[in-house]
Amino acid sequence: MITVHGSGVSPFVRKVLVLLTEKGIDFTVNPVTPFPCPEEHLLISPTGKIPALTDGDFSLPDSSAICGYLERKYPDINMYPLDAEGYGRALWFEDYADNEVVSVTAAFFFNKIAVKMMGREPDETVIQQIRDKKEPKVLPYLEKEIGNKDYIVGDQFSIADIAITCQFIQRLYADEPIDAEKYPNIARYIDKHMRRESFRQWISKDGFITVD
Ligand SMILES: N[C@@H](CCC(=O)N[C@@H](CS)C(=O)NCC(=O)O)C(=O)O
Repeated sequence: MITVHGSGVSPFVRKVLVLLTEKGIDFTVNPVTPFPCPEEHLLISPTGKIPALTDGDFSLPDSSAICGYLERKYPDINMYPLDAEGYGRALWFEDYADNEVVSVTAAFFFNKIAVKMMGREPDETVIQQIRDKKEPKVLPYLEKEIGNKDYIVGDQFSIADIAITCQFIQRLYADEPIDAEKYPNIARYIDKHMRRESFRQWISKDGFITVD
């Protein structure tokens, strides 16, 4: 049996949960949180980060490695485009979501919600800097790349759409809606994808927002 180790409130764990759900694979969740990281989690995730996956005796850390593994092992429903260009672009946007979009999405969750859980007050200066300094570096590019399309790569829902949507859900959890006047394509795209059943069930379990 496959087990995903990590709390679904993490956008990286969510990426794996949604991919597994889209592929119709049975799995269980072990809701580990990394602060502090339990000793036994380090055995399957040397960085102490979530998610990690176990599949029988096999274990693997890192959401991108896990999703690539699952695609190769369970290829019936493709979450990566089959053509070379589409595949390359999907990997690029997955990486862009995880490493750049995160700075204007999950960063709000961390600085507005997670800090409170750690007993600190949110620092409004830091939060405003994300809006003023980081957003202009990330969101205009994404807005242009999404354009008026349903999917960011080709004509198929892919790992790229999963990774991007997972990050923006984190932003909505932090009560930072996307400015639909400034970024209409991103707002429409996220609103559409977060309504997929594969997202809805995990959003509902997290309990931060309701999707009508
Ligand atoms: N590249 C990793 C990033 C995972 C990650 O940063 N997870 C966060 C939770 S959202 C974490 O475990 N942080 C704990 C830490 O940094 O020690 C992946 O895609 O799995």
